[in-house]
Amino acid sequence: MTESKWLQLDEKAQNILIKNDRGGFTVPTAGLYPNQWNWDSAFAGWGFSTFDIERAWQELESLFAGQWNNGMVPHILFRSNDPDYFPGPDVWGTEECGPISSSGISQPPVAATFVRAIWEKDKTIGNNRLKKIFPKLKAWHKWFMTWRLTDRNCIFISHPWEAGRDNSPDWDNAMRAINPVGVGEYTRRDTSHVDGSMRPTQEDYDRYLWLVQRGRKLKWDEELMSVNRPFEVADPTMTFILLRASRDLLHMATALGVDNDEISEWCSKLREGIETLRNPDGGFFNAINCQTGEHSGNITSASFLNWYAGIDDDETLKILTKTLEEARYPIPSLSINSEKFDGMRYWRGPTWVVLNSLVGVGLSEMGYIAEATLLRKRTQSLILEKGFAEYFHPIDGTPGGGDSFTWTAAVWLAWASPSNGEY
Ligand code: 9WN
Repeated sequence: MTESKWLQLDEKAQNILIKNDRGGFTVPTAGLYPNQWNWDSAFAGWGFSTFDIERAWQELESLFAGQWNNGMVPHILFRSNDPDYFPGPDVWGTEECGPISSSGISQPPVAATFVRAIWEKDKTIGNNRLKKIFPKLKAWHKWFMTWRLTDRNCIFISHPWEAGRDNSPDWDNAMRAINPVGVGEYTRRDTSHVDGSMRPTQEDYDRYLWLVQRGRKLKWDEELMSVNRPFEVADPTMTFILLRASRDLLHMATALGVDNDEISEWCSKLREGIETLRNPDGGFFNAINCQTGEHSGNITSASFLNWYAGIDDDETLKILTKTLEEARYPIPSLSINSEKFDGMRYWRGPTWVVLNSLVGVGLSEMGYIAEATLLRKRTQSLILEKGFAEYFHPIDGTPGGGDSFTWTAAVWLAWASPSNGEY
């Protein structure tokens, strides 16, 4: 790629972030997602940090402005009651729970890692901001360790939206066990923005809503919700990401000179829990239905997050090498050899550059420069050829979902763009 080409893409990506800025926070994309999403915002902060540090801090700070008293940071902050998105605040019913109208579940905690990256870019601006946000990050991690830790020390999700990989086949068994009785009539909005064949099915949506209705009935009280959970799946996305983010939190605690014993303990526990996620037959990391103990058996992009969490693994390296040989584009959200593979349907096959950036960061940090470079170069060509889409078909690169997407632009700026230099 020539320098002028990539500089053009840098500018385009910056403009996407600016266009999706709604005044101190960004929306993932206009229309389809008109609110502030948790991990999208953290990625946006990472992207902003390449050209506007002040704005990067604002993004993270605006996300934590929605933190609940119990430490949870919601997966959506409803900054406006936009009828374009369903389910909106009236369905979630969280009025009593937090300072800003929100959903009642969380999302993968990438924030501490991006806070560290933003702080390290300019510590003179960052030191004071870090001091203020640090206790909030810690309270959120504590919430995960209190309410989402399995007895085998990995992190489970209580709703498919919590993992950020909504219709991943990782939850198929647990979802099938739910009978969404009494869910009632509702109108989806997502399928008026993008083709239904790219979205979760109606059966998925009935269950998503049924779980929301349960939370609402229990007033989103974690203690009450933990009794006879209808959906509980141990998840590699959450476990690897929380471990990684807790290691970054530990680093920042040390730099701030505050007590770090508790964070250190979280890291050891999660480190121990990772092995539980290993599929006994295939050797790769996968999800587990906590109710039945059943492993999902799926190789997803989350299966390769071990390096990001600081864990080397020969078994996974072999599978990664094969995966990279098989497809022309970056790692798909589900192995193209899986019988459940569906190349355009959201988290059942498409390539998401966000997950790939995390895998790439981990690989390079652990010395797998060739693999990390390959992932990065493939992401560059994908974006160059197909634009800043929400996700892409992993075999032919067809762009899917929303376009001018915040986190795709952010990943370009902070990781994929050649402006970041070579590994
Ligand atoms: C539900 C915003 C979000 C991402 C998720 C992605 C998708 C929402 C939806 O969009 O989920 O949270 O309505 O489909 O799966 O990872 O944060 O981009």
